[in-house]
Amino acid sequence: PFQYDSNAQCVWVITKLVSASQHNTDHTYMQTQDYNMKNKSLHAIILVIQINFEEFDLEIGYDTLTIGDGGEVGDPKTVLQVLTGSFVPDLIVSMSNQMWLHLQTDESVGSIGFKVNYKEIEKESCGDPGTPLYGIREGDGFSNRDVLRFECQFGFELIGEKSIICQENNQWSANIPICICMYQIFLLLFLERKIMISFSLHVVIL
Ligand SMILES: [Ca+2]
Repeated sequence: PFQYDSNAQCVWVITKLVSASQHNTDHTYMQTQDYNMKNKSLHAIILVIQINFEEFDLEIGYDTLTIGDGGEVGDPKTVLQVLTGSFVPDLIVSMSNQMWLHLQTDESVGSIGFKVNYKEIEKESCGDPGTPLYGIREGDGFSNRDVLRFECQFGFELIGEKSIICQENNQWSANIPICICMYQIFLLLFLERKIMISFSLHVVIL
């Protein structure tokens, strides 16, 4: 990432091409199976695109990154997410073998922009969102309608959703939660108070 330009319109389209070997497998399958099976096999090998952000920061409310499914850049019907500011989903998954990204910035104030990783995953999947640090995850399916449940290790408080579901549009219903150490919070509050006490003592001594 580097400071992005003002008044910019940048477009990226990620496309997963069906490889030759997959094509051959399909062909053999088609000769031996009935029409319905053929259809299934064709669908089964189609991969979708999963992206996750390593870094993300855009001027909140003014600069946006719109992400959509397919190759029709800007088509409102295909929009998956409109992102701004610094809060982003854990993962965004396309529904087809293509995904488009459109960065639009206004006339002033820039930021660092974003850095994205992408990979191909099986279709009808939301991708692996990971496990929270100091957390425990129940469930290991990432397909449509699969549910993941989360708990935190002893002494940690869960902030966010206790369970998330992989929706039909290949997006998780929420980000995975975070686990915060309660001891740290108390310690911080305690230290803050101690500083205040010593400060008032200092004043008294003066
Ligand atoms: Ca701006």
